[in-house]
Amino acid sequence: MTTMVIVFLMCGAASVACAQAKPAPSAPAGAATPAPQGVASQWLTYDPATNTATFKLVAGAPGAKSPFNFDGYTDGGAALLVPPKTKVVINFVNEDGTPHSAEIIADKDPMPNMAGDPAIPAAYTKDVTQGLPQFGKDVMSFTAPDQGSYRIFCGVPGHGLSGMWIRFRVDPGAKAASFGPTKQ
Ligand SMILES: [Cu+2]
Repeated sequence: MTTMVIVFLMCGAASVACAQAKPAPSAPAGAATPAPQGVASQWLTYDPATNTATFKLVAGAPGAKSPFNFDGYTDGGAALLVPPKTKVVINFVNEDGTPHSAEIIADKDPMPNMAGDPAIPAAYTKDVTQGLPQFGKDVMSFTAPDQGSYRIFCGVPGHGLSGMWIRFRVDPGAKAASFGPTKQ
């Protein structure tokens, strides 16, 4: 209650700041979700017992604004987040008619034009520069480092620069892997 009183007092002076100071609405009673024991979605499964994240990475997923997408996202519009030392298994498939690949690179600009050395050992598909043909598949398996921000980008020349990349983060505070959009 003390906090509420202070908020009200501050509100009189600066209503704009107040709007941001208001606590978020609490969830309805009974809506609280238990702590996740694991994660399972269309794209990602996470097993906390083995700290293993299995991620489906679709190049050229249908229905996106551009065929140069991963799982429907472009330009860093989604992020795969994992705890430290996660065993990451990325099942890559190209559903587009244009050849595509995937590689984990550093999260920094300028975006390279094409694939080079991966930022994490073994974190790249075969044919990383020429791309895999339509319905081509490969599996990237690697162990995440302790922390860091990376990008998953297509290594075919020009594709990353055209927006074909999403984010990959290793978060020391994460208790489970997650995947979702990065923009509101
Ligand atoms: Cu591509």
